[in-house]
Amino acid sequence: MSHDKVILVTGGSGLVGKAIEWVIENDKGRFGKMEDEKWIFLTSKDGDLRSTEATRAIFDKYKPTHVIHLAALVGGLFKNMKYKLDFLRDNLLINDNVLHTSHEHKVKKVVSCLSTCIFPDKTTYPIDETMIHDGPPHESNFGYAYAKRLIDTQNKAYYDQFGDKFTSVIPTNVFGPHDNYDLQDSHVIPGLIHKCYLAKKNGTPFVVAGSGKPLRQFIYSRDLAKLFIWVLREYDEVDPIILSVGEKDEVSIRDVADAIVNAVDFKGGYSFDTSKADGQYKKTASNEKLLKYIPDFKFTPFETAVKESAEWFIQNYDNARTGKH
Ligand code: NAP
Ligand code: GFB
Repeated sequence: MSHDKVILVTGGSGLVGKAIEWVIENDKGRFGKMEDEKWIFLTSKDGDLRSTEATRAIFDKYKPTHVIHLAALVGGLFKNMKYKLDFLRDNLLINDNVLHTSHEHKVKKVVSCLSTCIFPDKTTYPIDETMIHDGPPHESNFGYAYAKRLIDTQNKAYYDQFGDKFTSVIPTNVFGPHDNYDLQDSHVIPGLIHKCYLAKKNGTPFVVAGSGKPLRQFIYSRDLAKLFIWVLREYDEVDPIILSVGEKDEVSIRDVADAIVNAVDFKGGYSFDTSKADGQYKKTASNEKLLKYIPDFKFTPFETAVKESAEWFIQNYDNARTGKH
């Protein structure tokens, strides 16, 4: 059966890609798969998107009409601090190849993925979409941040010169099933779920990095996935849109550790290693623009989402990305 829309998801095997695939296959409501849609979820085995030749070969093979561009070098605070040049160069190469090959293939719409960590570090709160380029990002992740900011600039240039409808979304910290649980490179929630699981299993101390004071807004990957699908189908601006829970749902890293202790049913206490960096104190973002479009969107409660994520990790420990295999 021919499909009007061939939707290519770069980075389809990652945390966010797997969540979109899960929603497309399981959602019986407005976010599930539509008759006229064919979805293709890429992994890096389909081709290294840092290579223009490999990117063109993928587009020649699948001939997408729409692209959700997720592929990127991604990591938590400590990985970002170690590999700033890799985060800058790899993401610049991947983004330029995907956007320009989409232009060459006359792709009708591209939705790329930024992150709230790209906003200026010294700013007023809450952060909104108009502030992306208003000053330097936080020192800890400037490589990643500038590469991601340039996507917004590229989108505006493609629209200005060719009328291409390339847009972007700006999620806050994401977590959920299929995350990266590597103890050094991961983000805080998968990192602490893995650490707490090992502490329970081996009777070893559960140590949280930093002071526990920083504040973060977290969005569950399956909620973000629904919003990505809505953006692909219905959002008609080139300007980016923040995809996040509200400001009142901001939690501290200590709250995160408490939620994980409950989710893993860990009876031991935990301590803080204040020799480790806290990174940015906060990056409080407004989701007002999103709620203007979808006022009734239901976010999964934080504790429920952490519980489901921890259960997925424990049930899939042998195949999960733990950095061991
Ligand atoms: P992830 O789990 O690390 O997945 C990254 C994906 O990109 C994987 O499918 C990976 O393929 C693919 N990839 C990486 N390098 C590639 C290359 N050179 N060529 C081809 N494919 C490549 O990342 P994620 O957390 O799902 O992130 C998805 C998007 O959300 C990214 O753009 C990220 O910047 C953004 N984001 C993430 C967060 C967060 O908290 N996780 C927050 C805000 C924004 P393999 O599986 O084959 O390696
Ligand atoms: O999630 P995370 O690595 O990223 O760290 P950022 C969040 C906070 O959790 C920091 C603390 O204050 C860490 O000190 N933390 C405590 C831990 N224990 C741990 C642990 O075991 N692992 C980790 N990773 N953190 C990233 C950006 O910033 O946000 C990325 O560097 C990306 O580029 C991502 O945008 C979404 O929220 O600090």
